[in-house]
Amino acid sequence: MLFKSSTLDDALSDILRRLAKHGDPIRSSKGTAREFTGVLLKLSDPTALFSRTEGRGTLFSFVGKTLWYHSGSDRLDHIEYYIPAYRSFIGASRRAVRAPGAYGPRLFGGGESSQMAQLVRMLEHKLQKSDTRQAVAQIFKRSDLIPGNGDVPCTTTVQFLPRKGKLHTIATMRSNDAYRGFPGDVFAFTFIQELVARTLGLEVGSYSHFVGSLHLYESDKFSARDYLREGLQSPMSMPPMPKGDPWHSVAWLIEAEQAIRLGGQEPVADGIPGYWLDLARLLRIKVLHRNGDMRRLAEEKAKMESPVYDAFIRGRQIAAHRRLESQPDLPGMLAPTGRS
Ligand code: 5HM
Repeated sequence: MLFKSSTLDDALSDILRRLAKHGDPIRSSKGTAREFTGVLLKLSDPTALFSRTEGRGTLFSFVGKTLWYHSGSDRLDHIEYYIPAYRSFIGASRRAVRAPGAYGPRLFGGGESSQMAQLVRMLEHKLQKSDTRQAVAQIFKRSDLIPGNGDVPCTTTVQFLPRKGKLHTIATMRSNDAYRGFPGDVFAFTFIQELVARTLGLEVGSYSHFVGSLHLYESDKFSARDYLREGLQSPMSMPPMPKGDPWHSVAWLIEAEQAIRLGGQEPVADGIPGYWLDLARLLRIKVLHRNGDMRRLAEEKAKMESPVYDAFIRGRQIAAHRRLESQPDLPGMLAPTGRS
């Protein structure tokens, strides 16, 4: 089955609608669902990642999960900060510290010797010589077949195809939850696509997402229906990642993320382009939103270089105001300074 679309949002609407109507019923370990098997989604504009998807307030978790991967960490406390239900979702015990199926150690663990660093070096080596078909990062591994492990990576491989000045990317997933997993997975892999493209000095090409089992859980049926009822909005593209080698900025952002999440000293931002500063600002806004610190949230919003995130931040401001109005005595809530 083929879904072709220019944006993630259009693809998501189409997929959810068709799954709810025509999906085959299955009984999985995580509940009953409707499923299509062997689905290929092709996105011609992999940077058009927002519109209604941001309306669900998922941008923090998209960015947080993507940076969790890039940090090379498998710690549960790190990802639970962005996705509180992560532990129960993978069936880990209350005392568990690590997620055995985490992508971070498999892709980015080991610094210079990580699989992604090796893959980028290989692409740099091959770029001028041939149209390589060998640039594959592997996430699923043989030990994932051992029964009893609840956290089995859903992504098997990510392949990069440099062709005629563009970098095409193919992510292959054995299993993908269309409502809860798919948008964040596309976000994470198109982010990696853009990083690798910038490193090689290539344009971002097409993004293909192949899924063995694409499914919609019965328990999400009504939420998916409400989401579809919101109607189409105009798509928004992520701002383009700045040209040039991005890895110094990525390392800076990973350090900044940790400081923001744990409340430590943030690294000096000298020479870091606005694109990366904005991502750190979003993470600060998450903290300010949680603390109800509306004044500093508005200040941080005013510093944002790209207008792309405006609607999302406004949504968080409104949500915080509503929370404040319904619970005026909530500790940590500061007086709002207006609904910008
Ligand atoms: O039974 P299974 O291991 O496939 O259950 C994992 C569930 O998490 C599935 O619904 C799968 O589609 C979803 N999932 C996802 O959509 C999980 C991961 C984690 O690897 C992911 N996307 N990245």
